[in-house]
Amino acid sequence: MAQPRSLVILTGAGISAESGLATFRGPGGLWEGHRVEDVCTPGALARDPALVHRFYDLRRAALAGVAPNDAHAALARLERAWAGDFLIVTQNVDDLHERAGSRRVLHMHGELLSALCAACGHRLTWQGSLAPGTACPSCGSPRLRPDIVFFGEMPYAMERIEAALSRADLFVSIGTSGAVYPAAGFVRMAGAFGAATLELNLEPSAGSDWFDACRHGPASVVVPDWVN
Ligand code: BJW
Repeated sequence: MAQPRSLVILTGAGISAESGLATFRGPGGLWEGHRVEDVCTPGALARDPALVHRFYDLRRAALAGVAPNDAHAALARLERAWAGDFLIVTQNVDDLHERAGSRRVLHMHGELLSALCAACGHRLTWQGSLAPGTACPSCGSPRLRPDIVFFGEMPYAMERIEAALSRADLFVSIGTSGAVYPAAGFVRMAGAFGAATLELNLEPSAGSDWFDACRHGPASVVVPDWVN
């Protein structure tokens, strides 16, 4: 293949695992006996807001105590050196790509350090815990919630992501199980538009067979190896 010019990288929880943030599925993937599919829904937020808020308060607290790892750093280096179009689409709600120095990052499932008003759509930076019933500083509604895309909600920036996938020469998926759509379908979309596709993950994902090539191992090893 000629030198790729347009690169789209999809990242998931596996890239942050070696920083000390838990992944969702597999061993340790349960939270207080709940599957993420049961906690992260609009219905769960309506039924038991304290439970959902506690889940995200603990995640926000955990984020304060971790740092980017060698995989995040390698992607930031790659972005600085890359001459063509470059985009990281992350399913992660942590800010480790940004802290490592990445600039072209889309958070398709939202961000831990942001709160969203369910009444007026206002967004604001949020640190610390977020109690159910907190008033929106813009409209006064008590419906401020974590700025997170729950199951059944539309992921953010889909038009920009699909446009980038349609132009990509190379699509690389890092640290994701391929269990959650629409992100799990990006490899086939990029491939159908003509991109070469590469998986970098600890183990074969649910969609491994759809990639042209796979390299399996810890992200802190396989990502710098690929970048260098
Ligand atoms: C390492 C490692 C190391 C470990 N090094 N690797 C089609 C078919 C069936 C269902 C659907 C479908 N389309 C849509 C759906 C419904 C649903 C869905 O996908 N359900 C599935 C359970 C089947 N999807 C949705 O509802 C989405 N919305 C939607 O589809 O809207 C409609 C629409 C959209 C677009 C077009 C048209 C219509 C919304 C999904 C929201 C996901 N939300 C969550 C929680 C919020 C964020 C948060 O709290 O953090 O997002 S769920 C959770 O899963 C989180 C993650 O971003 C997401 C993906 O998980 P990820 O990152 O892959 O983590 P793991 O734990 O699963 O995997 C980690 C991987 O890393 C593993 O493979 C390990 O081996 C590896 N690893 N250590 C490298 N050191």
